[in-house]
Amino acid sequence: MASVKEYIRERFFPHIWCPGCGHGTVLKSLITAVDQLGLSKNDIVMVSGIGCSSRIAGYVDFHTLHTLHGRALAFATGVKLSKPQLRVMVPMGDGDALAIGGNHFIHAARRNIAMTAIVMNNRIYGMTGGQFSPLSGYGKAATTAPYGNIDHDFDVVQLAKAAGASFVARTTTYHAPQMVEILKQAFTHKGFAVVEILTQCPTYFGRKNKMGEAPDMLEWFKENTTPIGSQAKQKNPSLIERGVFVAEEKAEYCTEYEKVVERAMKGRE
Ligand SMILES: Cc1ncc(C[n+]2csc(CCOP(=O)(O)OP(=O)(O)O)c2C)c(N)n1
Ligand code: SF4
Ligand SMILES: [Mg+2]
Repeated sequence: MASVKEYIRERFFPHIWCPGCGHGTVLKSLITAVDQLGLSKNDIVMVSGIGCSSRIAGYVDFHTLHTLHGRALAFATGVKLSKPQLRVMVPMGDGDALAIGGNHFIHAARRNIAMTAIVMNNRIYGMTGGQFSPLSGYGKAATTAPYGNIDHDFDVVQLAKAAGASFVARTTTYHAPQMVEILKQAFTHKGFAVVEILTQCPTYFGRKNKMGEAPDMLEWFKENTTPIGSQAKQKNPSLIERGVFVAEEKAEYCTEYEKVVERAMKGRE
């Protein structure tokens, strides 16, 4: 592998993430996936919103846009439609993608526009101090739910599937090699690809929910997830499945849009 330094902007280091934050593992795996695929940095646009997770766009030496909380997919849609030949990656926090950005998420999936939506799911608003998110889960503690959260959570995989995403996968920061393989598939997929990555926020979700330190949270991912369709899942349905749930060919939005333009131009002849 080429040096990680070839892919990062050293001038923005040290990074802002807390010790033990899972977002750094996502950065490393993402760079590894890009390197293994031999992608050119010049062909990649990373678009992010706001959040600890969204800071990842500042650290990579691609074309990058650091935009508004919840609006990364809207900006990314504009970029992709104007330059469809570029590869667009959209890392988002769980709040960014599914609270304020939930509407953009389902419609980008429905359109099947070719880009990779990476949901860095730490089940909390990390950047703003540990408020609960739509992925925190019933009964979990947060700074805004000191007596227990009464909101039920989304299943990102089921939501993405139902909304029409043509590639849907889930992994965790404990399973970094699997994360690299899944990201490689997602980056080369011709359609809207959703990769949910369960990641740890020891500072807020971990502390509020008495999950211990970062290694304990990684251990939790190890013990509480299982490959799709495993025997362990049959024995223990509460296990969270990891792997690729959907990988299908489906008309892609930019390609279809070009055809509309062609039809319209013919009509004017
Ligand atoms: C329009 C708008 N609303 C709210 C905020 C405040 N805000 C910034 S980041 C954030 C949530 C971050 O949580 P998440 O997206 O899960 O990312 P994390 O920090 O956990 O990685 C919020 C509410 C904002 N910047 N802009
Ligand atoms: S607050 Fe949480 S998500 Fe944000 S950098 Fe710290 S550990 Fe990571
Ligand atoms: Mg979060």
